[in-house]
Order: sequence, then C-alpha cells, then structure tokens
Amino acid sequence: MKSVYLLFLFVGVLVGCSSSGNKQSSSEAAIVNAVDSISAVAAFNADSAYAFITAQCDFGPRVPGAEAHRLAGDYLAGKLRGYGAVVTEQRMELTTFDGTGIDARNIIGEFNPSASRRILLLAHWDCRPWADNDPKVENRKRPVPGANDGASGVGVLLEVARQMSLKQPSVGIDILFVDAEDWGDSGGGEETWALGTQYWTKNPHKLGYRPMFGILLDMVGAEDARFAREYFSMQYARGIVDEVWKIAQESGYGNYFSNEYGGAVTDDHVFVNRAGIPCIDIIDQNNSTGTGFFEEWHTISDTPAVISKESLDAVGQTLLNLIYSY
Ligand code: AHN
Ligand code: ZN
Repeated sequence: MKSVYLLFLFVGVLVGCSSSGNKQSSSEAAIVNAVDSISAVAAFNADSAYAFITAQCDFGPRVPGAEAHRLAGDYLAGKLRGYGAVVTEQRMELTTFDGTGIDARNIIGEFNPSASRRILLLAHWDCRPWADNDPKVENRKRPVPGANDGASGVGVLLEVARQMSLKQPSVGIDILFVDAEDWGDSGGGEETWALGTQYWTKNPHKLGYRPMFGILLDMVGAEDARFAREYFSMQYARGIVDEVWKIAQESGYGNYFSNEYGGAVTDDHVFVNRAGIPCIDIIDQNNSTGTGFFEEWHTISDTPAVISKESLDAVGQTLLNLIYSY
C-alpha cells in the first residue's frame, strides 16, 4: 500500500498543477481515475491475515470429526461475529465417497445485511484427511495441516472482515466458509469434492439468495502465487474475471494476476455456478510441480512456512479495492 500512498501524493501534485489552467493529459487523467478508485479504500494488513492463518493451523488439522475442527469452527464463527457480521451456522451430516459419516459445518457471515446488492466471498475451511501427495509413503495417511490449502483463503477473508468492521462497505458482503471441500477422491468423481458447498447450494442460508456474483479463494498464499484465469471461471463468469483481474493489475499486482488461461479446477465455485450464481476461483496454478498446484499441495508440509505475506496482500488488497469500488 505504500506505493498507493506515494501515487496519491504524486497525483495531488498533478492535480495541483492542472488546476492552474493546464489541460490534463490523458495519462494524468488515467492516474487520477486509478487513484480515485483506490484512494477511498482500506489498507489490507497482511500481518493480520497471516496471524489468522497461524491461528487456524495452531488448532491442528481441521479434519471434519476432529477436535481441532470443532474448535476452529467456533473460532471462525466468533471472529465473524466480533467483526459485526450476522452469523449463520449450517450443521449437516454428510457421507463422503469412502463411506465415512461426518458432521460438517458451513459458517456464513453477512455484512451490511440490509443491502440488496451483494457479493459472495467464499473459501473452504476444512483440511484434507490424508496427505496423499506427500513424497514419503509413511506420511500419506496423515492429515494435511492446510495452511495454504484452506487457511490462506479463510485468513484473507477474515482480514477483509476486520477491514469492513472499520469501514462499512456500500455493498452487502457475505463471507461463506464452506466445510468438507477436501475429502474428495483423487481420480474419482467431481461430486466427491466440495460437499459443504453442494449442501449450501441446495440449502442456501437465505431463501432466494441472489448475490451479483461470487469469488472463491483457494490456495492463495504460496510464494510467487500465479492466478491464471481458471477455465470454469472463464466459462461461467468471464466478466467477473475481467473486472477482478483489471483491478488487481491497476493496483500493482499484475505479477500475481496473470492474463494467461489456467486449467479447469473442480472446486467449490463449480457448484455455485451450477446453482445459477456466477462465481470465479482465484486459485494458484503451477505448471512446474506435476500436480498443477503449489509444491506442498496435499503433503504434510503445507504449513505456515509456505505462506508469503506478499501473496496474501495481492489477493486481499484486490478484494478490498473491488468491494469499496461498489
Ligand atoms: C481436484 O483436485 C479435482 N480439485 C482440487 C480442489 C481442491 C483440493 N482445492 C483444494 N484442495
Ligand atoms: Zn486440497
């Protein structure tokens, strides 16, 4: 954000000059417009977001059924409430592809609940029960710590929530923490993933819930994250991808928000789109790892050590700039 402040000062000088009678050049006008659209905005605090990630991981792996899962769920609901949200919790019994019955829990926080124009922001908060991509065979039945795969998106959204408690947005924002995303069958059917989201689309927290669009965050915290334009997001919600990527690039995060086309990811947003809500996925895709995702994906090494505050900042500041542009 320092660069935004510097830019603001710089534009102040420009505006000062142009008010003395000179016609503003189009490039000056472009800078003024860019700053106008971000100057009213809150400053995302990546240290805070990082602390929300370590707090989740400190409970232990948030695998449905585990004590850490219950405690972390209470923590997340309490945080949303503390930042002024109207909180709804959905409890559900689900059966996973391997026949396990789990008690799952979606947590929803409504900000500015009376606003009719709304944006949905979501991330999964559960951890995968097995690190089946771990290089060591003996680790593959252990749970994933889920610092990036899960906690990063949640941590960014909690910091967005904290910012909204300081400055009420004009638009309504609904933060949805979905459960049981990551109990899916690698190489199995797509419907084995995103069970909490599938439940929510069939049982929305509000009858006839219709936000303008949704944004899913998944694995947003790794160093040098690269958010390509994910395939299903482009299929279902191209205009939202364009809008978010434009704001990110104008905010100085073009290194993260790439114009490249990404692969197709079966993720929570697919089911939201099928329910008729246009929804994009901001997800780090990596061509060099073999899995398509960050190096430690579905390993026991997905710990806070993989998290980069710069990556959190790129995503969080982009979201705030979007929210306060409405
Ligand atoms: C598949 O691997 C099919 N989808 C990735 C969804 C996911 C898992 N996101 C996080 N963990
Ligand atoms: Zn996962």
